[in-house]
Amino acid sequence: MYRPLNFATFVLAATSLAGAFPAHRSLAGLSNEELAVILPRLEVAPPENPPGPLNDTSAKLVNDADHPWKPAAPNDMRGPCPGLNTLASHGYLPRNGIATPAQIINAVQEGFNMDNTFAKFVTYAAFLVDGNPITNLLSIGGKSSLTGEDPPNPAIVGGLDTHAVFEGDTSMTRADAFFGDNHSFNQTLWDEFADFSNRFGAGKYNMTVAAELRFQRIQDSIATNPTFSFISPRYFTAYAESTFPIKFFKDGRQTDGQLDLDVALGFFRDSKYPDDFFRPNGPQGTDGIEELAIAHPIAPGANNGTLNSYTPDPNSADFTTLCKLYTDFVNLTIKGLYPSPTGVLRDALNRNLGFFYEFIAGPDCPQVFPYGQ
Ligand code: HEM
Ligand SMILES: *[C@@H]1O[C@H](CO)[C@@H](O)[C@H](O)[C@H]1NC(C)=O
Ligand SMILES: *[C@@H]1O[C@H](CO)[C@@H](O)[C@H](O)[C@H]1NC(C)=O
Ligand SMILES: *[C@@H]1O[C@H](CO)[C@@H](O)[C@H](O)[C@H]1NC(C)=O
Ligand SMILES: *[C@@H]1O[C@H](CO)[C@@H](O)[C@H](O)[C@H]1NC(C)=O
Ligand SMILES: *[C@@H]1O[C@H](CO)[C@@H](O)[C@H](O)[C@H]1NC(C)=O
Ligand SMILES: CC(=O)N[C@H]1CO[C@H](CO)[C@@H](O)[C@@H]1O
Repeated sequence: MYRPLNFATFVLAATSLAGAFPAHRSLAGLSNEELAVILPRLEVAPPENPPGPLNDTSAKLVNDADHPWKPAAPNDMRGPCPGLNTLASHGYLPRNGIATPAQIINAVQEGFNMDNTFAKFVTYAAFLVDGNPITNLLSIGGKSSLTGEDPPNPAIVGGLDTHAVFEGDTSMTRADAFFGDNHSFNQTLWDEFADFSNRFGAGKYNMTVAAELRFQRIQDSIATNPTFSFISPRYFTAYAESTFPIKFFKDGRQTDGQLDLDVALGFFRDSKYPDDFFRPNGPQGTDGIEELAIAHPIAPGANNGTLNSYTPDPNSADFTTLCKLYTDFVNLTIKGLYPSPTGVLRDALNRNLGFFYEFIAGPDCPQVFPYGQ
């Protein structure tokens, strides 16, 4: 029987969106035509208010009987963040690796004592670029069973694995996307992490090691990745993440700032707390980030398509223009991914943009409204 090919059917067939559109799959970058087809098929879950701070922020046992480690099942999502991977593998997050922003904030607070405003900033940044504002779900990566599909099936590779909006180059234990796999633990890079900890930290990872390794990883990318990009927001997250192992992976009863390598490896490779692990004592925020940048100053920039061609980019925010980190992320990155949202999508984006703003809110950095108020 002849059936006219309507526009919606055409879009679905033509864009590999045919069949089920997974509820966690990001809507970022889809055209209005695609959104018009997909949105009616999704169950709307309105944004929840973000959780407040913990009442009790003391160090305490978090690898407890209620949160046993279990290996990821083949369809569970895992990605580039060893913190979120660990929370999922211990059941602080849904073990399938698909979570709401509120679940992520609760988990990073409960499981790692991440500071409330910082947790909101990071979570809503990631959610706005890599999550689904309609279903209120974010995937922490792709399926743990890599299928090697080429081109990658976005139902399998997605969420936080998405390159260049949050995930980026010059990670400590994950390779640059240029080399193919941007999110799995990489043994070669781990060996460099261990080598630097031996050379600069007498066998431990500490802030001295963090500064040297951060600089070395940038040099590695300049020399080996022609597409290397080190502009905002990656410029900031790379320095921030270099401080995370010391803040979050060190046992909360320890006060010396020296992280054991076998403990670090358990988090980075196995998404696993050590036995008897206590979370940090007191909320952990942004301390130490600039200290790493100052140790080896380097301006935001990029290679120009060839190796060893690092060129500073004066348009990128840096540590002297923190409000620009926020305004560019909203006005350029998010607006670029969602140029003209309407209806329930616009409302959801606006709510989440409001939560994202809370971290930086103040008279020196007024809120920006790319979609009106
Ligand atoms: C609050 C929500 C969080 C989100 C959305 C998030 C997301 C991410 C993403 C997307 C990356 C990859 C960046 C890249 O290397 O390209 C990353 C890296 C990282 N995250 Fe998280 N993260 C969060 C919280 C945490 C917490 C609580 C910890 C520690 C317990 C943590 C530890 C790390 C570390 C150490 C890296 C660097 C990995 C490396 O360079 O090898 N993150 N995170
Ligand atoms: C913190 O304490 C307040 C007031 O006692 C209570 O309403 C709230 O539920 C507590 N929050 C958590 C996360 O336990
Ligand atoms: C691991 O990282 C190195 C250095 O970036 C890269 O050359 C290599 O291809 C990566 N290995 C895998 C299996 O991705
Ligand atoms: C890191 O460890 C090395 C070797 O023990 C030590 O010289 C250095 O002061 C430590 N740095 C910090 C910040 O603890
Ligand atoms: C890239 O930078 C290199 C080294 O700075 C320079 O020689 C080359 O002309 C540049 N290429 C382009 C396409 O801009
Ligand atoms: C951001 O975009 C809004 C509207 O699109 C505009 O009014 C505002 O001036 C922009 N702000 C900055 C700092 O670019
Ligand atoms: C943009 C990009 O290179 N993303 C890659 C991240 O890693 C997955 C899994 O290896 C690749 O399929 C993606 O292409």
